This record gives sequence, structure tokens and C-alpha cells, in this order.
Amino acid sequence: DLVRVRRALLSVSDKTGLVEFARALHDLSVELVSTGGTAKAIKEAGIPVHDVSDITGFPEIMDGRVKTLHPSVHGGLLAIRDDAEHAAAMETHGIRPIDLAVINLYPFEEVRFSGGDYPSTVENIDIGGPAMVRASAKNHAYVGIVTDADDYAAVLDELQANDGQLTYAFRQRLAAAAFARTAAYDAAISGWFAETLKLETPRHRAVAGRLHSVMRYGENPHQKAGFYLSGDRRPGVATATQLQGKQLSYNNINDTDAAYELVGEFDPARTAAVAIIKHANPCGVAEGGDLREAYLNALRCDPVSAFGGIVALNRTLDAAAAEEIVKIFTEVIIAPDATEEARAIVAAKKNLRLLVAGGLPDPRAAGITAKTVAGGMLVQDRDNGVVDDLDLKVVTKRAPGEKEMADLKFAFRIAKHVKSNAIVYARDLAAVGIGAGQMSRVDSARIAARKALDATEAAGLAEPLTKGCVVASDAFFPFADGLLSAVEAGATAVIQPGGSMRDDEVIAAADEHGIAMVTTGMRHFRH
Ligand code: 93A
Repeated sequence: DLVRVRRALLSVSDKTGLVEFARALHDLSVELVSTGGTAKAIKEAGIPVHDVSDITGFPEIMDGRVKTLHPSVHGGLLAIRDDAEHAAAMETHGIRPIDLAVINLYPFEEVRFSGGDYPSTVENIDIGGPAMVRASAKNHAYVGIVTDADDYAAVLDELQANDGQLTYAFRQRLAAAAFARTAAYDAAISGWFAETLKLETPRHRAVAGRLHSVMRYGENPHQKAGFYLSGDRRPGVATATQLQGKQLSYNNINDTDAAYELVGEFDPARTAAVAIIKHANPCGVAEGGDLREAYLNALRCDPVSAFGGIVALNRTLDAAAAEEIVKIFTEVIIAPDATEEARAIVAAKKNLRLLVAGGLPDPRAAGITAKTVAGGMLVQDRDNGVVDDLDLKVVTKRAPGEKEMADLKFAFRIAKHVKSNAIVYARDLAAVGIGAGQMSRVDSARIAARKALDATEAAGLAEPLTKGCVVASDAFFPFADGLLSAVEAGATAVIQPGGSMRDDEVIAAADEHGIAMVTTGMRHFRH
């Protein structure tokens, strides 16, 4: 199952490491064939190489759109070497086998993300490259396919260890990586079309990611894990720059994403906001004042859970906020940017990761979310509903006051980012108790109330934090019990989607207790 590499075809846009690799192949007596720019670079280094047009007997035409799309190339890659008919066809048409293909594609992703215009983005859709990659990978029984400059060293090691030959197992692994590459490449192209043409539907956007990094492990140490880029360039954990700290773990990435998506709900031009996340759920959120004040108010909600948490801020991290955040063990900080002073303060904590994202996620942006199920994948639009855009209706006799209304909207923004069933108690633009992920809404309400009492105790307050608070629910109350538990805790106003068969019963219970209730008409399940 060993293949002797006698002839290699090199055609690369990213010329990193090319000359060294070509020289090493030449030293191993490999004959080199190459396309225009690649051949030029190899020749300039004084290494002998044939132009692909000498092999095809055809010039590269149409600005290079057609250079390797020729039977002499594809026959050389696809031929089954020990099939008599294939061998006869090669003989008749003067096709010689190609044993190694070294190809990286036109930089479509880079051009797209560097804001290339429509025609230049389209021009960077590689056709001949993927055709050769796929042909070589299909024929891995006879051909090695290298699609990443990072693999050059491993290929040389393998050739040196096996006297100029590649093993079957090695070629198989190269083929698997090659198809992963072409799949991610085509997904990036479909993502660009979907975005540009505003066709964000599962029909128009393929879901496949380009590997960003391999993590030490997944959700648990016995699970392997990788981080893939979807091709979306919304500001967030995937595109942020990590300024310091250890590599992010799988759970860190998941939690940092939850934190930053939540804090993106708060327009930085309107208010400062901070969210603290544990296990993908917020354990503290606050807006108003400066970042330091917002952080301290967020921290008050659940200081116990905040230990080892992820902190997201909607404005440039400043020194005052940084000084408070580093006082307790924090895993990750993410913000649009950080001042030099703040960076220096964080730098004192070697392991603490600091990420700057350049911008904030736009809560209204279109996009997709995906989740695997056994044997399949569920894909849906991102939940981009924002409470400010909804038709809020007062359904009770009493309407909320101005302050209550501000707290209601604040609480509903958060409920959108809490795993269902979600109940959020808020007061003075700070969460005071969050109930997440319970199977019954009334349990979430009870937990939120209990957490608020814990927070009251921790803060040494005489009056419970729930006194005069508001409550948000991500979905309607199926019965009055959930509402009554909130009333018992001290809530004076409620925001919820409405639409239950028993709405009347729930509204009557609210009226009976002088509660103001607002319906949003939009549900925010999150599982
Ligand atoms: O324009 S193409 O779609 N048509 C082709 O026939 C073709 N052959 C190779 N793109 C093609 N390539 C790509 O050219 C390769 O994938 C590689 O990215 C690039 C290398 O071109 P050069 O050697 O001229 O720099």
C-alpha cells in the first residue's frame, strides 16, 4: 500500500513554505509540475519545474480561469494505476501519473472578509483547485493530496521515513482533510451568497465550518473537541483577539459566546452593561452608571456563582472595572476593547483570558444557529427579536410606571438569554434573581426568588431585593401559580409573551394583587 512519489503537481495561492517544500521534494528526486505563479516562485529559487501548460499542451487561458482543467492533469490524478483500461487510456493519450498534489485554494475567505467587492469576491471562487483536490482525494489509493502548508513537514517526514513513499493510512488522512477543506470552502461561498443576497435560510446557507483550533478536550475530559468557524463574521468569540491567558476551553468558548451575545442586547451609546455567565446562563446582569458600577451591581445578584465566571462588557474595559473584576477568580473577560491601563491590570492575572472583539454583536443581525441531534442537525434563524421592537400591551388594570417599565424591558432582554424555563427578577436595572433551565416554570420562579433572598443575605440588606422588583418570563405562564409565586416574592410588575389558554386566569390573578402586566407577543425559548 505504499505509493512512490515520482511526480508532484503544485498549485498554491498561499506560497508559505512553498520553496523549501519544493526543494525538499526535488532533493527526493520528485519531478515537479506547477501552475503560473507557483512555477515562477519555484523557478526563481533555482529549482527545476515544468509548467502545467507544457503537460496539457494548452496555454493557461481566460485570466487563469482555465489552467489545470484538462484531461492530462485530471487523468494523471484519477487513473487507477493497475487497471488495464485506465493504463491503456494513459498510454493512448500520453497521460502520465501524478502521485502527489499540493494545492491550496484561491483566498476566497480572506477576500470576502477584507471587504472585497462583488466581482473580486466572485473571481476568487476557485474552480480548478477544488476539482484537483477532490480528484486526488478520491483517488487516494494512488495519490497524496496536501491542502495545508502546515502539513508540509509531516509529508516530508513520511517520505523520508519510507524511502520516498507515502503509506495508505497517511494518504487516507490527507484525503479526509482535503474533503473537509473543500466542504468548508463551499460553505464559505454559500454563506457569502446568503449574507449578500439576504437569503439566510437553511436552503441557501450550507453549514460546514473551517477548523479554527483543536481544544485539549470537549465538555468533559474524555471528549475530543474542535472549534470551527462558520464563516459568519459577526463580532464575537470566534473573531475576537485573545490578548492574554491560557487557551480557551470548549466550555469557555460556549460561555463566552453566551455572555457576549447577552451583553450585545445593551446599546453602548445608551448605557453601560455587564453580564456574568456560568454554564451558559447569566448569574448577574446590570446596566447603568459606568462599567464598574454595572459590574458591582451584576455581581450582587449571585456572588457565589460568579466565582470562576465569564464577564462580558458592552463598552471598552476601563481600569476601574478591571480592578473590580480581578478581585475574584474569573475565567474570561470579553469586551469590544480594553484601555492600556485595564490591560495592565488584567496582565497581573496570568491565566485570566482577555478577549477584545472589536465590536459588539448586533442583537438584530440575521444569522443561523445549529445543533446536532442523533443522525442530523437542526438549523434555525438566530433569535434576533428585541424587546424595543415589540408591540408591548398592558393587559392589567394597572399599567406599569416608568421605572417599572424600564426594569421590565431590562428583565425581558435577559430572559431571552436564559435557558428555558427562564424567570428573571430585576430591580433598578439589575438582575436580582434568575431561575434557569427548570422543567416547570413555577420551579424556575421559586428558584429565582430563593436566589434573590440569598443575594439579599450576602449583601447584608434588611429589605429583600425582590421587594418592588419586576419579573420576566421567557414564555407564557400556563397557570397562575408561577405568577403567584412571583407576587409572593414581592414583584409588582410582570412581562411575558402572553398567549396561554389561561391568559384570563393569569391576568385576573395579577389584577387581584394589583400587579401590572405587559405582554410582548414574542417568546424566547432557549434550550
Ligand atoms: O481559476 S481556477 O478556478 N482554474 C484552474 O484551472 C485552476 N488551476 C489551479 N483556479 C485554478 N487553480 C488555482 O490557482 C489553485 O487552486 C491555486 O490556488 C492557484 C495557483 O495559481 P498560481 O500558481 O498561478 O499562483
